[in-house]
Amino acid sequence: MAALPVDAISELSNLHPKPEHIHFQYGTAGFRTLGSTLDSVLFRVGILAALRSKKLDGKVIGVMVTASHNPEPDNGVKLVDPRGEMLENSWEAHATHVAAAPTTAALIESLSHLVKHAKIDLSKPARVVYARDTRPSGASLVKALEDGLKAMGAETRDAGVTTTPILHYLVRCMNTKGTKEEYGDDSEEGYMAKLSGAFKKLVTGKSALPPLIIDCANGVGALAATVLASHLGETLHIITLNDSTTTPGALNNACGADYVKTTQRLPPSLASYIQPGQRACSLDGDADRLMYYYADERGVFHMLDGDKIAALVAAFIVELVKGAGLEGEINVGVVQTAYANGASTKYLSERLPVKCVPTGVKHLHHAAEHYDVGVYFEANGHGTVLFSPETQERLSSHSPQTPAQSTAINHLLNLISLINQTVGDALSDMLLVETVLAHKSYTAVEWDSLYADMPNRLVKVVVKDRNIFKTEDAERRLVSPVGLQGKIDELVRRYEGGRSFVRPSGTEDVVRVYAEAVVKTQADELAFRVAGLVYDETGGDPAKRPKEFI
Ligand code: 16G
Ligand code: MG
Repeated sequence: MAALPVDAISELSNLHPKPEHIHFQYGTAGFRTLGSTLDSVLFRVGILAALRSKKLDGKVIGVMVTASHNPEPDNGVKLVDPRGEMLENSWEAHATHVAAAPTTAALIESLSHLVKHAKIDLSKPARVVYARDTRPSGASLVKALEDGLKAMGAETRDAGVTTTPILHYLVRCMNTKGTKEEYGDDSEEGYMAKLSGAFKKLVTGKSALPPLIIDCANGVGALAATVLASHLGETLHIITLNDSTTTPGALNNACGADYVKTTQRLPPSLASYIQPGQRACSLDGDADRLMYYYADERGVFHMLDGDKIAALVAAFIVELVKGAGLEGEINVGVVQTAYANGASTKYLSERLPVKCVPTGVKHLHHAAEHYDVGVYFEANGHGTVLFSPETQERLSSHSPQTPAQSTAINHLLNLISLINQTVGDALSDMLLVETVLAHKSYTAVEWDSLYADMPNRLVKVVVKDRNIFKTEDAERRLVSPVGLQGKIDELVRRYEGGRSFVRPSGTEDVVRVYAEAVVKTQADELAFRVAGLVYDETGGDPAKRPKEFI
């Protein structure tokens, strides 16, 4: 049995020492923190990726270097499993353990333990594909990653500067090449051709929509959106804004999907371009989240978030399934989190099954796999649609009884090509939305009127130790600290249409409070009152108690 290449690892590990006093943790979004501190982490992730590949018999593993919607000095890295999905849960702990080893000797020990514990056959090949976003720290972090891969003798492919969803796509393509599950050509060109080809077929015969503005967050999405626009040509007129990928500090600054969602505002840079009623959308820094919006005649901003996208898309797919004569045979379901607007949950539940799961893509993705067609979206704009292998098979082999059924089936088959099923993908989701708008002849205003959002408020509370907050029922209820949920319930009862929940953030050292009520001022008040309860309960300094916590 082959052994760990201890000499090569040691030699290269000494070039990438772990900084003292930093605790790295593989969280919901991989490792993510200040880019300047991540060198040792990247080196070790290279080794981990190779080991994960060996563990899976040489299947290609992906590594993406990005910090998504975070500001430019941050960076991060995450591993992608062979079907293009998130890293398996149990390996998150392995990754944290390996990243924590204080010295080269401790690293070797941690790796040896992993090899033994996970029963990794080191004689298997290791194959890894990696990419990065446009952050300035990306290039040197990739060098550290390459050292880790080199130490393990992995076979590698550098996918360069590209979006997170394209990297996920490449992983799936490379692993399915030549099989009956072949996902597409394993190149960025293949991705563009697949998406744009499917889109063109889907909108054939429909009237062209007015131009769409894309806010690219000054990130890697700008590069991909530009290529996509040239593939789409006349079919969709795209105007790309915020595409300054080399201007220092511009990335995600007062633009991008997260800015729009959290501030509930138009990026100021779009103000002079957008016409009343014109739809626009924002990507985040690695182009896996999407927010649509428009400003009305009075200049009032209206957000079309992940919930609105889910409502639009799920209703459309249900209609196509009916049109295909497959109602009752193919079940469409939706997956959301507690952050989904109550009005969206109501709208969707009246039409199809809806499941609520804890925050984080991996939870949504896995729950969506239980449906024949699973539509999942987080309110923040991350989501996709999964078609089970049986459903894909059934659609390809179904014999339609009428021309109308045949058309509906073709649309569904083209949607399967249009949608990036590996992970949420802003550009693919954008084409999906545009497809539905073209089919329904909806303007942004009409889409928005599917349901009216409940007013809501999200508040952060800085606490001494967020780990004491434990939740149940898909994060909708607190079990710890004991007694706090009862107090929240009592408050919520006093507000018409009130709903509120508290959960520890998985990405920041804070506790998040969400509240909804029929009237906006009441939603704000409820959120601040619950935040006050959380603050007091956890022994926050009364002198520093934020004054809005009523
Ligand atoms: C990460 C998650 C996202 C989630 C967010 C919640 C992935 C790839 N991303 O960005 O799904 O909504 O964290 O952040 O899983 P929070 O725990 O800080 O509220
Ligand atoms: Mg992102």
